[in-house]
Formats: sequence, C-alpha cells, structure tokens
Amino acid sequence: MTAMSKPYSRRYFLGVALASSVLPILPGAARAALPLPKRLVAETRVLDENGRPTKVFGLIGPDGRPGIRLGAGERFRVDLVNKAGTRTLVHWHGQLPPWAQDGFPWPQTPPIANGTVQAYDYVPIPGTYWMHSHHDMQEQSLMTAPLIVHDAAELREDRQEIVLMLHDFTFRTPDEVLAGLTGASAAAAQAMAQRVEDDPGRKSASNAPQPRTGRMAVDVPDMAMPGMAMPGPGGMQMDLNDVHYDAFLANDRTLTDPEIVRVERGGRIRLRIINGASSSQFWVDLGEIAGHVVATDGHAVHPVAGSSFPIAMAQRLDILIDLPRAGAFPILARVEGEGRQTGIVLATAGSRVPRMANGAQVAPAVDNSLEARLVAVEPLPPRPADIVRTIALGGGMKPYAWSMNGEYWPQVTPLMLAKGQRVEIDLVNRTMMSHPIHLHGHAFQVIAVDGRPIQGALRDTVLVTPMGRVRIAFNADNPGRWALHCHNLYHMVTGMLMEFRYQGIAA
Ligand SMILES: [Cu+2]
Repeated sequence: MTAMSKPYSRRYFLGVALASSVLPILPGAARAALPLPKRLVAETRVLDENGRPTKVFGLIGPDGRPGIRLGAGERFRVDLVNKAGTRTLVHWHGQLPPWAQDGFPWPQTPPIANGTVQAYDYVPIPGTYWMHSHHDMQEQSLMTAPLIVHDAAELREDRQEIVLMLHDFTFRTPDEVLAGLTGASAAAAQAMAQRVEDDPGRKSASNAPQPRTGRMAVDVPDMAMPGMAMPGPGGMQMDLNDVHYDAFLANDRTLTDPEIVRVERGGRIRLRIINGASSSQFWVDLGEIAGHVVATDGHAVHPVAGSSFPIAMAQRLDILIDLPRAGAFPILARVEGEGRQTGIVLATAGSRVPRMANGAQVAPAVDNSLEARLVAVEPLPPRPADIVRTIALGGGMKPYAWSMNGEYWPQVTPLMLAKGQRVEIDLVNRTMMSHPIHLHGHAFQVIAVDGRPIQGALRDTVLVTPMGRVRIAFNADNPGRWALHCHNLYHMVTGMLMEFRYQGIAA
C-alpha cells in the first residue's frame, strides 16, 4: 500500500484485516514474515483538567497508550484510523518519510475523512519523535502523541525509558484563541486556520494583515495582549506567551495530580522529553539531580551536563539520569515568563511524594544557551553550499500576523531545490518574539548561532530568538514538497509558513 493510494473506507479495512488480500503481490513466505500494521486511532477522549471534564482529541496506539513505539529495525507500518468525528491528518514530526506520507495537507495529500483509514509504510529513523495533527488547529486540542523509535545501541544501554510529553491547555477552542489574538470573529479565525490547506501562491485572497482603522483597534479584546513582556536584546521589550493558558500538562496531567513513575533505587533512566505545546516553551528542571542531554530532536549530541535545560516548541531532549539514591524526584517543566510549571515524579518504592505547587519565581525566556553548546555526534560531512538563502522572520502583535521574507501563507514563493544540493539557510529574526522554525522531511545541522559558527546539533526544529540569527545546513536528499514553518501554532496559521519544493515535483 503506498501513501498515494486513496484512503479506503473502514468497511474495506475490516475486510482486509480478515483476509490478507492487502498484499497479493508478495510471495507466501514474505507475506507471513510481515507483521500486521500497527493501528493508530484518532479519536476524542475526556480528560479531567482542574476537576473539569473536557473533551479533547487523542491518538491512541495498539497498546492503548497515546502514540506509537517501534522496536529496533521495525518499519513504520501504521494504519491511521480516523474516528475523531471530523477530518484529520497526522504529521510524523522529525521523521523522513517520502513526502506523500509526511502528513502535511498539500493538495495532493488532503486530510482524511472521518470513518476512513490511511496506510503508512516507511523506514523510520531512531530516536524521540512525535506526531501531531496538521489539520485545522487540532494540535491545540491534543491531537498529539509520542513517536518513539528504538535502536539496538539504546536497548543495550539497559536504561528505563520514561517519556514526558508537555502541552499547553485551554478551555477555549483554538478558534476562540486565534480570534482573541487577531481581533477577528471565531468564524473568520477558523477560515484563517483553514488557509494552511490552500495551495501556496495560487489564491488571490491574501493572508496578509489588513491595515487597521482606529475603531478596529478598539475592538481587539484584552486577551490579545501578550501574557508577559521581558527585557530583550538591547533593552527592548520581547514578547512571550501570546496565549494565556488554563493549565500546563505533563503526559496529560497537571501538577496537582501528576504522574508518579516507579523507578529503582539507583535507577538508570533515559528521559525522553517532548514539547508538544502549541504556543509555550519550558525550562526542564531536574531539581537536585544532574542529567546529561545526549540527543536533541532524536539525533545524538555529545553529552552536556546540567539540571536545567531549555526546550522550544516541538523540540525533544533525551536526558540520561542516574538516580543518586532512593526517594522521590520531581521532573518539572517551568513555563518561560511564568511562575507556573508542570511535571512528573520519579519515585522509588516506599518513598514519600511531596505535594507540588507552582514555582515562586518567574522562569526566564527560553534561549539558545544550550544550542550554542551542542555538538553533533554525526555532523554533516563538510562541503561547500550549493545554495545559500536568507529567510527573514517578520510580523508582530498588532496586527497579529507573522511572515517569512515578508510573505504570508498562502501568498508565498517556494524555495526551489534540486536533489543532491547542500543547502544553507540563514534564519534571521526581525521580531521581538522567538520563533521555533521546523523543516519537514529533513534533518538539518545548526552551523551558527547569532553569527558564531558551531558544529551544532542535528535537529528538525530550531529556535530563533528575538532579533537573533541561526544558520542551518542540510542535504537536499528527499524530493517532494516540504513545509518550513514556525511551530508556534498561531504564528503558522497567521502566515509564518512557506514551501521548499524540489525541481521536477509538480505543484
Ligand atoms: Cu513564530
């Protein structure tokens, strides 16, 4: 089954599960060797947040837990079953599948209907990844889950694996949040979010912000104000936290009722932290424990020791921890610019788990202090660039709209690539907000931070701080149409999204 095949109906899918006619071209022996695809169900579920039952989305794997875990050498062979009651499309964030399986809503790969199944089959790369809807703003409503791909070397380490997925949570709908930010109606906000599914460069209707009259400015509700302003570069005010959230979640739970993970005295742990929040960034706080960051966005880095590490939207950190003794060890995530936090507790048998509350101190803005220290274990082979481009990150809070090279999706010019090229991109931030920039379908290396060259981490998402500059390099080795965008959901849907397109791929 290739990804270009049309989603088939659930009735057909059930028939397929009974007869193995889905693989008629394979000889009998090969057919017997292939395991059945893993079933991933997009659905709705009810979470209890702050004592209030709330309907959210979920992506539930074959073991009843969110997401997918793959063994060493296992293919990503997954049937996505849509029972969400609406259309959806799931992106395998950081993985390098053929572009038609990437889960971005190009015209050739539209969202799948409720009650249908879409098959995926590709060779995954090992590490800590995640999945999230790229349809509407379902990501904010927790259509997100871990995607963990094991490898043989990791299994030999014999460490306990603990996944910690972070979210920001609001009782408002994403349409209401976007309406609050832009001053538009909820219906207009919904239409704006759907423009992500427009073919770029084709439509005459522009996403560009319209000039505001004085009267319209008065109409902007208070919630459009940034949650926090902090001193930024050169003493200018930088903006943090566009959206005020009702709660911050760690594995779907708040700090008043956190997940308690049983660990052994002196336990050896690999903590896989995923920032699945739509518009929030955190400082991972290990408290009294020292840890070592050994991978970023799934890719190995030389170990960096510490007990506090920044994590931008959509990024992942693998942290090795050797517990010093028996006891209870909170692993916290402090929201930048806030006193609030979330987290889990690692606890040995019989230990007393303390009650936790929000921090007394405001956490600083997430920055690139860690990024500048990271060194890739397997850097890109040195080679001069075939293409060097600057992408300027623009926009602002009033009107609320964000751009790349002055263009607002879908009125954007694709950056054309040819297979085999080495590409270098300078991401230059001309705004007072930080932007976590994500490239689909490729792992890039961070080769300079704020003008200083480094042999930095391999990543799929890099933070560009206010008025900052980051240079990335990658090999153009995966032909297709690929999205490059800010992973702040509200920045993306108001325009900060563009296309990298390979020559020879039809638009
Ligand atoms: Cu942004």
